[in-house]
Amino acid sequence: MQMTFRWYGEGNDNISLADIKQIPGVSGIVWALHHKMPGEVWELDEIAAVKRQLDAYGFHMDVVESVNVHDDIKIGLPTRDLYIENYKTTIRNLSQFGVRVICYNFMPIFDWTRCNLFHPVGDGSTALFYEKHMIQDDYNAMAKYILDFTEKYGMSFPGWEPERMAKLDELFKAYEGITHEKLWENLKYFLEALMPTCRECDIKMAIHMDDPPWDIFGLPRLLVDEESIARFLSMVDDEYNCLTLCSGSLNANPENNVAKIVRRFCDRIAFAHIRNVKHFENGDFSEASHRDCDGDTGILDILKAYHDGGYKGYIRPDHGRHLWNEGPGNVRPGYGLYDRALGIMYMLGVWDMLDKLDTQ
Ligand code: CS2
Ligand code: MN
Repeated sequence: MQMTFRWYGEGNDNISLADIKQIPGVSGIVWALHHKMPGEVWELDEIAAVKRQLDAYGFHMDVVESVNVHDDIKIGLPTRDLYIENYKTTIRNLSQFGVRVICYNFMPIFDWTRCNLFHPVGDGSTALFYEKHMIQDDYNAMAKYILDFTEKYGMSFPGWEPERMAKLDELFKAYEGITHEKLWENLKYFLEALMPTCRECDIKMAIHMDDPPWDIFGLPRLLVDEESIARFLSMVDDEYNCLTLCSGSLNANPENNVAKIVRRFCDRIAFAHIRNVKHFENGDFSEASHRDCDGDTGILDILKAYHDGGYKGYIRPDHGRHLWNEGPGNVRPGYGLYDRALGIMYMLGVWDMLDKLDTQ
């Protein structure tokens, strides 16, 4: 496996590349052009500017997270073909800089959804928290919480573009009638259109799991469990149609045995997100440190499953807690420096030991 670290870009992330360079074992930066709206072409000069920044520290730029998919593609409007053409142009442009994997998601309207971004974990640190009863009917309240936060601290979250969020009611109307089956169809149409370009450019499309893995606010979600992943992979059975297997997203539903899922689909996982989740009896969950016993996701079993599968793909710590004075205003929720760095050391410790045991 190849260890990576997500970075939001110069002027958009408090963490510097110089800081990341000091974390052992990180070979590449997971990056994106965060100012781009879904559907826009990523231009060569914009990509080149990021490449220069990463080159200065010897980081590769093999993994992009994310090139977001325009709502018209998800809804299946006639305009989708134009946005698909733009997506192909972006793939071709990325391939000129050696990009190998594009992470994306196919969730209607919202990316990850939480109702408390700085919930106390109990040891003085804070983490993202999901309160089940708050995410049932009123999407406006949840969206307002997130958008008030981003506005107050002058940040924008990927997938939560203020321009799109300002038209939430319109967006919900546009998705009316989009059933699970319709959304599957639209996903298939999108991927089948992209596969020849992916092959030509040797770039894998790696879909992120839905977070949380169930329908919210009446919107369908597809990538939610082992069965739906199997359906996804056989629907477009192509080596360039791959997964971003996000352990924490899947295990938000405790029924999902992530290690088992890794074992079954290892050869189609292009990108591994390692995140640990702690469950409460009422269905709420909190994110936790990467240490196995701090959550319920089975981090040790998952790492062992990747190791046994001879996993050669990219991996990164996903969300971490906020530590040591990281808090609102100085950290991107879930994306602080310290806990993700600790997570990397934990993962590398486990991995190195598994390697060593193999040679004994
Ligand atoms: C990420 C996702 O922060 C996160 O939870 O793993 O937001 C991910 O980047 C997107 O869903 C992929 O498009
Ligand atoms: Mn993830």
